[in-house]
Amino acid sequence: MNLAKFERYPLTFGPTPVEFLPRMTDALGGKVEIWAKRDDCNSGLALGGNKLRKLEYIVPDAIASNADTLVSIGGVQSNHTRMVAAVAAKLGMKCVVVQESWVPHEDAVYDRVGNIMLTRLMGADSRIVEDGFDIGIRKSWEEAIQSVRDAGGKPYGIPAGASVHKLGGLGYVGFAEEVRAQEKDLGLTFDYIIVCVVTGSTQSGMIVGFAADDRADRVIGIDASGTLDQTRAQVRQIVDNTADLVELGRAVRDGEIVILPDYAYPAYGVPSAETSEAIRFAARTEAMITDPVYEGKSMQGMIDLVKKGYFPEGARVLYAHLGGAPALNGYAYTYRNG
Ligand code: 5PA
Repeated sequence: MNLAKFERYPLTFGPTPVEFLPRMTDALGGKVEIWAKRDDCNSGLALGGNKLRKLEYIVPDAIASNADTLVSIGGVQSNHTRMVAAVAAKLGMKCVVVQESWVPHEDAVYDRVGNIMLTRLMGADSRIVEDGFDIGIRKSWEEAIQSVRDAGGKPYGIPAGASVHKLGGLGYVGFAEEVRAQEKDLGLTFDYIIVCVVTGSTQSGMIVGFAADDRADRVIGIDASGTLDQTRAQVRQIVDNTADLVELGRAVRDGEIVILPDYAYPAYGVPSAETSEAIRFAARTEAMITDPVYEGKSMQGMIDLVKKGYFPEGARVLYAHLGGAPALNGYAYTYRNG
């Protein structure tokens, strides 16, 4: 496997911390060790998160294209569009982000706080549109790219979650390499990795990265999209493309792609009672803040899997914390009492 041949533009502090979570481990019965890898604390850019690992491999291509404007897309409380806005500000580029109405959620301040507020603060042109949830290539995004051209600018398009971008899977191949190095330093190995999946390139990169030491099927994707077939198909496509790029040297089998659909209910962006319990649980045992759209659902999934005995006794589970806490502000009413 060869990741090093790709140019990387550093946007993060470096390897993210891996930490043991003793109170969470105890509270879940003590038979399975719970650890976290803190990609939520990976950068000084606008509160960081998983998108920066992906964007580190995309920025060199954007710079080489002589673009002056990054154009991307997400929901109103998208973390991804916040990170694209951050990168544009850091590079001195302009930024247009389309914010679709992905979430059927009504909170008086939903479109004014959290991610979208930070996006606006960093100078991005944030355009709210009515279209509903869809992880694919969107007409509104293509129109935004065209609008930059029409105004005489040079756009560089980054799709939702940077996922179907040709280089979008590389960042999380790097995550797997980083975990292997950290395992060596710590003198242990992780038996399972838990990761939230929606647009797919985070888990896809991990699958390819961990396929190199034959444990891709230990990457347990927790779907938060609620559109499993589309997410799974997108993961398949990104895995194949990324495996090719880094010369994995073999095809990834379908059985090595594990995505559990059981925690995305009732809908993308809408927390169930169990999601909210998981958010409180992580906050009250480890002061680890998770959000109702993504990490709260993967946290809920991990808790449920531990309780169900999915992991054998003595297993070491690594929860990949991908960020996303700013969206909590859009749910101020839901969590008004904690
Ligand atoms: C997101 C995505 P993937 O989209 O790579 O599968 O990652 C899922 C994910 N955790 C997990 C957090 C905190 C995320 O932000 N967010 C999207 C966004 O627009 O913010 C791409 C959907």
